Amino acid sequence: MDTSLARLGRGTSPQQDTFADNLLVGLAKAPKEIACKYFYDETGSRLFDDICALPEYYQTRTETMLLTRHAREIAALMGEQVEILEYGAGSLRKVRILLDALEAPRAYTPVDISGDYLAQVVRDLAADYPALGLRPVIGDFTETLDIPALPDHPRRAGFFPGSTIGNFRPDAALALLRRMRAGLNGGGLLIGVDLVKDPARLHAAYNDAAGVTALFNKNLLVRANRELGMDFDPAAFAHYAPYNAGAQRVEMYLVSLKRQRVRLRGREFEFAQGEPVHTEDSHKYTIESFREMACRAGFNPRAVWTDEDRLFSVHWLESR
Ligand code: AVI
Repeated sequence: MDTSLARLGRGTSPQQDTFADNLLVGLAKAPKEIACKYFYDETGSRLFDDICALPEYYQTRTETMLLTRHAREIAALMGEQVEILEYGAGSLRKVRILLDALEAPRAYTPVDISGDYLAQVVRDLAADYPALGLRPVIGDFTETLDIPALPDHPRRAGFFPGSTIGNFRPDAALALLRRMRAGLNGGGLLIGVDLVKDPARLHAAYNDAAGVTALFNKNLLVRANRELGMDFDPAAFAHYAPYNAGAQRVEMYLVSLKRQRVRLRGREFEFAQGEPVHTEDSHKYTIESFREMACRAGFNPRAVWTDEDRLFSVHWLESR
């Protein structure tokens, strides 16, 4: 089985330059910001896997339970001989639940920005599913990626689990859903969406007792030091992740604990004591508000599954 990685999108090694560019622009803004997609270098991807296993982070185990519980129904909706296209594939753990339930899945096309990690997890998957066509793509799924369709079966099923859609502002989330729809050639999208709930529960999920989310957040600084030769002192920043109930989102920041300066490419950035750097938003939806957005993106919401405590939802959306 050929599992060679296709690289789509900008250039051959886009990550390093764009991280530097993002910092040069984001640290010059008021308030300062760093884009959350830079969390996921090798260490960040490992820390995110650790977050998913935390007792406070209900999202992963609830979604996994929903996919397992409804796998046969989902498989019937996706149909036979389907190509699954997964956006930001990560560890490839959840897709195995679908692959095990599907009737002769034809191909699996995971798209991920981290090529090394993707190569490794695709090798493991190929060993377990020898008959599956694997078409890994290194790329940024937030960009328009022209992934060639299978000639005899152009319709695909999109798979976007984990509530990653929540990390986009609602206008960007809508635009992303529209782009995804355009790339599915008339097929549907299976998407996990975290729900609005008790703020205390949300607060705990992003402020875990073991401090893993804090390490994940500060890894942005560690990464900037390692990859770009910056001189951040991670101990001089605090992880801060409050739930903004009005905007229905968890906001994540690194707060400077003292007055300090860092340098990048000959530019100097000053941080005041108590100054925040915004690093992530994690928007929460109600089932209704998400379905409404899906409709505006050109989908027909067909099925939705949720758990008894209504913590998390999985939606099957069909292209209109
Ligand atoms: C990937 N994404 C859906 C996670 C979230 O919950 O927004 C990222 C994360 N940030 C802190 N903990 C987890």
